[in-house]
Amino acid sequence: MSSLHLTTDSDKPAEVEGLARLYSMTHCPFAHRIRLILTLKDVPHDIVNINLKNKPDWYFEINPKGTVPSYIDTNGEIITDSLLIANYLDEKYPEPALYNEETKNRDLELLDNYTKIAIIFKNCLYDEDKRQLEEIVAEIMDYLDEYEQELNIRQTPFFGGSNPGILDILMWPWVERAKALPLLYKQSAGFDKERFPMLMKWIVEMKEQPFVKENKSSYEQFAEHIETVRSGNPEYDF
Ligand SMILES: N[C@@H](CCC(=O)N[C@@H](CS)C(=O)NCC(=O)O)C(=O)O
Repeated sequence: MSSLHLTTDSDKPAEVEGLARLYSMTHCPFAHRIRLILTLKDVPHDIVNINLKNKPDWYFEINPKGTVPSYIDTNGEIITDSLLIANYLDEKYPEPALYNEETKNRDLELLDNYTKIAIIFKNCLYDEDKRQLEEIVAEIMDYLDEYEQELNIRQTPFFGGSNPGILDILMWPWVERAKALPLLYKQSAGFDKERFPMLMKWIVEMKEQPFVKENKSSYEQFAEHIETVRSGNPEYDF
């Protein structure tokens, strides 16, 4: 079940015996991470979407911070924060594995570094970065250099090897949303694809993955959503 985004007036949908539940928001990249993993690992679940501007009171009993994603397992255990949920799911559903022992530490380091890109992206979306788009994209490209180098060192299609792993999956939602930037700024982003041949191939390979296709998000709708957030009246359901 993927539903309209529930608001202050909405009742909490009854939990379904034997199904885990993901509390999500369609446009949220952190929740998208978990939708990808749930599909990849074929975990029976339903999805309840939350309107983040007008959250139902009962949602704070599930997650006092009021953020998405939140995951509720069939035994009632609640996990919040996308990396913690990813690790929880990987432990409970080991196949396919998200980590390779040899690269685990470096993957986690690169994931941590990726937060810098996610923060720049968020500041652009919410118009909190007053620099020209070219300057912002130049900074993002500088951060991406180490991911290009890493794929060159590993010589595998994915950071996870021959299949996507934790880093591939947790990075992906921002890649899918990147084309929203030129739409919002109404100009080309000036991204230098030739500087990132490995990453460009990686994007092509990722797009071919069935679990990525199944969870594909629309960057156009994402941009539309962001426009409404900027206007002070966020729209979640298009
Ligand atoms: N560190 C968290 C971040 C989650 C997050 O920031 N989610 C945003 C939506 S994309 C949210 O819930 N914002 C609502 C709020 O902060 O009230 C994670 O990895 O899950």
